[in-house]
Amino acid sequence: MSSKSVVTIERHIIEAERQFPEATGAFSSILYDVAFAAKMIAREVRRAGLADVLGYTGEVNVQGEEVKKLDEFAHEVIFKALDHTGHLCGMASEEVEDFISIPDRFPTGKYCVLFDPLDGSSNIEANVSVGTIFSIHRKVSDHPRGCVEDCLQPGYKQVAAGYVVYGSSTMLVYTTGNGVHGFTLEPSIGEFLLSHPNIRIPSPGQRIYSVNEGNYGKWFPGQQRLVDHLKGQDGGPQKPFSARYIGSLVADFHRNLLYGGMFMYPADAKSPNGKLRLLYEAAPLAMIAEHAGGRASDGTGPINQIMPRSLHQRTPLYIGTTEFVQMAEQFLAEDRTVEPEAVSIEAIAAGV
Ligand code: P6P
Repeated sequence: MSSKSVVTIERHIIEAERQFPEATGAFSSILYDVAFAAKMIAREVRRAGLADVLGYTGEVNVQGEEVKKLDEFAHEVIFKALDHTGHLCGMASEEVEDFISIPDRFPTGKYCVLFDPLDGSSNIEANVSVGTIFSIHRKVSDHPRGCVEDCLQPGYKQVAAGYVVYGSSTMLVYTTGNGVHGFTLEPSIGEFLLSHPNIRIPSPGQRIYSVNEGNYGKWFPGQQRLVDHLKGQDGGPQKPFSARYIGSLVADFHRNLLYGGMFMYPADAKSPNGKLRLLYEAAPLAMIAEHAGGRASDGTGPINQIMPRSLHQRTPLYIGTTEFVQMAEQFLAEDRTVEPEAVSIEAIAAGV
């Protein structure tokens, strides 16, 4: 029997809270509740193929996508784990168009939680890893019970962020700004146990790039040149990177966090802000990446400096090993410094 003490996520949270004498325990309670919801979701995801949970509800979510039953289930589980606690002033979810107020029958508190309940859900039927992503902010509005302003905060103001990856094992990874810590669910006892303390993105780490190259034809020139460079196809001296793309953000990011590498979801001609959501996808993962020694950018600057305008706004995302993200920013900067084509005098005269 190992002499190493078994650290549950509950113990880890309590020990972290003790460092803040003024802590009321509200914040710790929210993290417990998210961990509880993750266990409930993990159980259903594991049984998805058996429990006939799959299949379309026929409804459409705010993203215009058909909603799978597990999406709805995951949203409901997280909402019900948090709505009655008296610690929140509201929530935002990928599955709900508007700000989610705390039901009048419950008291409110000083935090708000934003979440993507089941990211990558289109992969579920292929048994590919999916994930939950969450972001926690402090209440900032004057509204007595909270309002959308409490959710529309830049990523650098997050008090905590994390994700759950439902893969070969179920892992919960979170940060409160004091290191990034990973917990693996031990199903036989139903506890998340500390398995990856103080995660740091290896530097330089593995030379892996992760992007959907099917969009190559839609990318702006800088993005095309970047990927050509990563593939060693631009005549440069460097050894080509390896390509890995699961098509499930949490799984692709988790790999980069542990091995190094860079995940990209660029802007393109069809989607000028990319596909991924700022508040409950990019910003929480950016907090994790930064506290693990990595970087997260929209291609021009830090994700967590972006001032949000709306709950579901999209952003391009470059995240992972700092040196690789900085390389991406350099290539993309060339698109912004390309001189406009010279216009001939004749064209000006002709009012072209
Ligand atoms: P594409 C899954 O639908 C998701 O939202 C992310 O999890 C994933 O990174 C991305 O979309 C994949 O998008 O366009 O490459 O299929």
